[in-house]
Amino acid sequence: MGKFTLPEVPYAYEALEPHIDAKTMEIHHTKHHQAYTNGLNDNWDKLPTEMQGKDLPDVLASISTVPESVRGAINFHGGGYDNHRLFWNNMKPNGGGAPGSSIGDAINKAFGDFNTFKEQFSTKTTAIQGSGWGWLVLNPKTKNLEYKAMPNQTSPRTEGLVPLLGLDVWEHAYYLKYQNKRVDYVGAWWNVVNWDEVDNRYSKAK
Ligand code: MN3
Repeated sequence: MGKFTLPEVPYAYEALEPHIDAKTMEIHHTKHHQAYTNGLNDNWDKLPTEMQGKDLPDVLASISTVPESVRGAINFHGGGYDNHRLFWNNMKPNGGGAPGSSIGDAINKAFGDFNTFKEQFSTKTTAIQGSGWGWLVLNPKTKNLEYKAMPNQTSPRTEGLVPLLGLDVWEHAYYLKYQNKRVDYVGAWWNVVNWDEVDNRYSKAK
């Protein structure tokens, strides 16, 4: 067995119904996230020994130092592994609403108000071409929150950003229920956002 194991989803597959259906959750977790886990294990062994002792987020944050022969695979599978464990935890049953506490204040500061943020996040994430993720991130250089769209499984960490809230818009995340209507999936997803978790990540990172 490799270093990485499939992280658990902290609620039942049906718990996010009707916004995200149980079958999509099950396949997404047991097939897709498992595949990134397997790919990461296969490629982690090819890293220089001292790099294998590092935490995955640190390796992603210094992706340019990963040997070229394995960089693309670590970027893809490592990003996929990390992105999905963040994703399961930044959702919960009966989530949503507008955030309070420090993350709410930071969103207001960066975007004006929550509805403006939500609209920008939704519009830009819906418009991602092909497969990718929409993210709310902390930029450690400016201490401000930003929106960032990332292609495929590339982590915001690879650009020095701290991921706080992620939305997977690969078709595998929504096609069974929403087919081509990504905009409807994005709209429904706001009902399951776990703001306590996002606030927790923000508090640790700022
Ligand atoms: Mn996915």
